[in-house]
Amino acid sequence: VQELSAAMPHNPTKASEHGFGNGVAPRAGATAEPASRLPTASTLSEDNANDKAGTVAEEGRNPLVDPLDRVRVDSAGQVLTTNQGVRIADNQNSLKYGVRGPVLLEDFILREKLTHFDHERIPERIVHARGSGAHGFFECHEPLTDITKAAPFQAAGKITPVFARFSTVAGERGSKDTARDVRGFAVKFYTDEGNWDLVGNNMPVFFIQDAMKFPDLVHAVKPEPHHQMPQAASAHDTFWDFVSLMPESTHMLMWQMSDRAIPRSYATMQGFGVHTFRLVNAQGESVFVKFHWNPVAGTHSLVWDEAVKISGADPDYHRRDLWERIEAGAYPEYELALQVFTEEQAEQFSFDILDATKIVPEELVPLRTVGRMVLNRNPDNFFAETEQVAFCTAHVVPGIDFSNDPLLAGRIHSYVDTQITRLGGPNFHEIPINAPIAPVHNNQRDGLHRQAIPRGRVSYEPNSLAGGCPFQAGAMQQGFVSVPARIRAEEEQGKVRAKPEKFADHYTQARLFFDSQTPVEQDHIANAFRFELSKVTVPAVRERMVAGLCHVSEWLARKVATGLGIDPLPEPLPLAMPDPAKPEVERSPALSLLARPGDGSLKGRKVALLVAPGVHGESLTAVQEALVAEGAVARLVGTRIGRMPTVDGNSLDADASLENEPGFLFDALVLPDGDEGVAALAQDGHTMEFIKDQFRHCKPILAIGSSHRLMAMAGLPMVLDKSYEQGGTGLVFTDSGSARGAAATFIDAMRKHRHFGREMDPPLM
Ligand code: HDE
Repeated sequence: VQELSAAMPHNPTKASEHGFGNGVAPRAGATAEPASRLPTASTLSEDNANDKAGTVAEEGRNPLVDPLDRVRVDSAGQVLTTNQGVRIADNQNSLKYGVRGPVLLEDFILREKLTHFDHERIPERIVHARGSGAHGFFECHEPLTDITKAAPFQAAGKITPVFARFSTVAGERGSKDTARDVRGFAVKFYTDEGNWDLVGNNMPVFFIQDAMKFPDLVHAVKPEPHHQMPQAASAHDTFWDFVSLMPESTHMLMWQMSDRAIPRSYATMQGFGVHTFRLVNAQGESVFVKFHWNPVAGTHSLVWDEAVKISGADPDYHRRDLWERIEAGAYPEYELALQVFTEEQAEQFSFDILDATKIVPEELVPLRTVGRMVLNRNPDNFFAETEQVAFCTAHVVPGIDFSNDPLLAGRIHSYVDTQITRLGGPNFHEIPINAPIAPVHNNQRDGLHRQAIPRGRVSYEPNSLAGGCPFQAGAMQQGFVSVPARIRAEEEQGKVRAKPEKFADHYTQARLFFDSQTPVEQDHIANAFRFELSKVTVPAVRERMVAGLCHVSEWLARKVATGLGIDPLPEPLPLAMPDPAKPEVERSPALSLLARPGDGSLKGRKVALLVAPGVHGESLTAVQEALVAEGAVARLVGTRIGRMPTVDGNSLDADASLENEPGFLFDALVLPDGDEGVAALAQDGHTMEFIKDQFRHCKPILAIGSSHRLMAMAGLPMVLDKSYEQGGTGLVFTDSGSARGAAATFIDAMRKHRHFGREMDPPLM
């Protein structure tokens, strides 16, 4: 048994587990945030924020690792104890009066164990219950001192530790990852001047304009109250009833019905702060800002048929993907880009920047990339970190301030309020994952689960008994000072329950979004509306929704109506604003998912190489090596798992089977050469499903040697025909001898992700 030492962290080996010293050095000149992040000490210690240890965050290293050692528990080599530290001699049997006698009430070991277990669950988040998180860092590219005094943006190369959590919105904690839904994209920056939470989504607009409607929206989308169905789905009556009565939702519905609602990975989706915020510089001058996260791997999504199938085979698809990418060193990375504009510019816009159902088109205010976030460390414990992390829009730091967006105002209240119930009291800021690096000193006292032990008898301000401490920071000491924003004289109306005029333009930007999509994306949007509305049982709701779509695109409305058997097209809904201002931008190519293909990297992408006894091993191994060299995860998927002899006298070890890892879980497929192996694969019905799904979902396929026969057997004989154009289709055929060269063509096809030229309805087979 290892001796417990007060000086030793609970988990002395943890640091090396996470690649200390193996990382890639950051840009020259990088400086570091303070390494010290002791949750309880931050409340107590006078100077831990000044403990700016000169450590540098590297890609393989995370600045939060060392400080959290204080609370990390590793039981290797340790004896089992109760929560009071009493060693347990028997963890199998309760204490009884004789082996066949009654269990004794005095069994404090049993009772402690059961009592703790009984209280293991905390309330799940009312929205965004299903999520996955990761640690990482933000690195600033250039000082932004001209526009903000916010700590993360003060120097090029400055590193700020972060924790990010991605989530679906509607589903419960145990629901599937690939539901059609908005994704949360929340980032906690542990800055040296306090925590800043950028609590965003993967879509830049929202369903509603005023927080007053949020409970209605959520009640409408959640499972219906009488029978608690459907789980993690918006395709039901109450959701569409509500949104069809709320034309302000239309723009968001366009995003939600687009493929953005079924991302391929958390690493391949954008994030947005949604609201307009303010940046404030040291002189107190402020500008408006919109925050964007752009994934370095590009924006990539699933297709609907695939998302539905994945939700059955692997409900943890996105959670697993995030975890595995990080474990493999294929760290998800996102650029932070800002759209900065002045109050005067905002007054000229055709839309209102306080309206969360509107974007600021990139063509109007270009993006300025100011830094990057790298997620390089998985949590040690899901509950302690991902579940207990408490994001809050009210968590801002000097240099960042709010706009008057009425949706944001409600959020500033709502998040703290919800944590008090969810995390059991007002001291949730002391939970290690929530504790700031910056020291905490105030006169707030007591409450459930208080960790800090404040010393002295003074808990009020002003005081003289403690020398006036803690004392107010003046603006010169980076005290938070709100921007003294004024209401313009002509807008002064006294207290009203009303909306600004331009909020009533519900369709111009919905149109902008739809018109900016490629034809493939437009088709997918139409299909998604058709699918969702086909699940609505009340005809009047379906018709009302189609009547709203008429204002977005007649083509769209007609296509959806046809799919629902609605004929003739209903009269368009009455307009709240018949003559809205002419928009500055009518097309914004940046709104297409395909506009951000990313760096073309194969890192973290999954390829299935099918194997069976008697396949040609050398050619398959050559392709596997080429894929692995690109950072792809190239798995041998067999008719069963385990070793398989190859024709060339070797063997291959399949770590997955056609049954346990179906085709739609992979980004691309390689079919092996070897008559005997091909025949064995042909005997297994899963092979055909595998190939069909890969083909339908427009993913690259490489067929080596005689395996092209499998394509024909799967119902795709036409692709073997010389007249079938193979260049742009993502299908590559080769013989074994040329497999290594063909792998390069296949890898190029993978860089394009999908080959939508192959997509047709009805499908080719
Ligand atoms: Fe949230 N939202 N929200 N939301 N939201 C919550 O806070 C709320 C909104 C978002 O990973 C809750 O801690 C109101 C917009 C994310 O832990 C709750 C309104 C955007 C997360 C809450 C909104 C978001 C939440 C539930 C309208 C995108 C998950 C649990 C006024 C910009 C954070 C919790 C995480 C979570 C309230 C609208 C994003 C109840 C009242 C708009 C990413 O406080």
